[in-house]
Amino acid sequence: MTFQYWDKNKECISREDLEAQQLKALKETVGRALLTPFYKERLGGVGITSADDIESVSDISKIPFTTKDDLRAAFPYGMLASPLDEVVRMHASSGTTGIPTVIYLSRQDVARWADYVARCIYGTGCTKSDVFQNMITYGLFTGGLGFHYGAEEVGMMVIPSGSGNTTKQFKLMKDFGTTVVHATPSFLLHVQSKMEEEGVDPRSLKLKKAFAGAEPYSEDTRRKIEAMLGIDVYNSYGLSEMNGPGVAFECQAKDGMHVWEDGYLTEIVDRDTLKPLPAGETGEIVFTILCRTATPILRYRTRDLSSFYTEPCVCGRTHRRLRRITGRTDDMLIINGVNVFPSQIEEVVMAMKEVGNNYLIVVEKDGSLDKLTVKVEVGSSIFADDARPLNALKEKIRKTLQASITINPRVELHQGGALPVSEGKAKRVHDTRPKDV
Ligand code: DLL
Repeated sequence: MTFQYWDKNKECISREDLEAQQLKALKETVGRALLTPFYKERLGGVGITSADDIESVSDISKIPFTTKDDLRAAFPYGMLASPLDEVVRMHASSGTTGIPTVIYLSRQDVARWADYVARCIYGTGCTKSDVFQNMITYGLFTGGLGFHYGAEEVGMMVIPSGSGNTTKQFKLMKDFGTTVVHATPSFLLHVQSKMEEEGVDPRSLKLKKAFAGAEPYSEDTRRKIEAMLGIDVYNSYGLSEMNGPGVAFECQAKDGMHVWEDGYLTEIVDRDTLKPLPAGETGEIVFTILCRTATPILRYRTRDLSSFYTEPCVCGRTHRRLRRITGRTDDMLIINGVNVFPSQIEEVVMAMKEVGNNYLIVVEKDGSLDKLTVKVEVGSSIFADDARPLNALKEKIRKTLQASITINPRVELHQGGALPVSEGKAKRVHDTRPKDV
């Protein structure tokens, strides 16, 4: 196989040169971080008051970790290191409660992010002759615009179709000769089953490749999508705090995701002790972003579990490869690609005076998509002959939840005492989706 590189010098850089670059970028990033109230205090607490306090890449271990809660506490502008007139964009992602985590980008940050995404896309063998249909949510979520800009950077024609509306997606594929799509793996499976239902033969289309990410999936799921659609599927990993997509991506070898270590300093730490692990062992991924000026984030605890491959990739890239994410260390649910914390649901439900003491969150598979049902106990007086108050309350809960978590749940109302009560810690989440990985 001949491998294709967006920027071979950067992608196949020697580890020695890479480390020299990382040190320079880390010092700059720490210098920028010290401009924010949050890091001035956090770094000051461990005696780091200037970029010169970082003398080697391994000095990273002197820096305290940053968590999602830290980002929430700094909402809205506590992590901003640039004057607002240098910021051209923001993105946001769910926090454990209603307060989201926000990142800001300068014009240069947007351009560098697009360059990383272009590296990912081009590395799968795409060129500017490809037609790219971006079947993922645009908006505050980073998946839409992140890939959009990267694909334009490659020079592909982008169809900004967004997610959902499956029938229209096939029509776009047919009308414009789409060769590459981007979606969550669950949406790709859904598209495939709809094609089958509507008698669309995927092999009659020009489709060759798909980028699938934003949620966990297994090697079996990848193979299934590949076989059913007759295409190559590439795993794509990223998170909003690290810009979004473009952090780690599979190359044409499709064997692990190269994490772009010139932009994202990556550590894998023991999930309990938070001490660095020997190469190859599974632990929590911790990132320091080296390619963004407006929102520097140091040693961010992703809560994602993975490990590094220890052997080099056949493609010749020197950036290390991460294995498929095997799980998370917190309770965040990913429902059709959308991050939802059970605490967000609790906050909405428990704030309603009509609601009793117990509720249950059920996540299950409905075909290839995920389905969320929120079961809530309410006072028995509402279960009268007249169903209108009951339906009105259901609708109120559904709408309020949707406004908070952005996905539309099914809501079920139950009489007090009807939902299971556990003797120990309450089990509020019943996730029956097959454990995929
Ligand atoms: O999901 C960014 C993204 C968009 C990545 C499009 C890939 C494609 P968040 O909404 O902040 O950002 O969610 C990040 O999703 O910490 C993982 O738990 C999970 N995740 C993302 N990609 C993968 C993947 C975007 N390929 C969280 N495999 C991360 C497993 C993934 N989990």
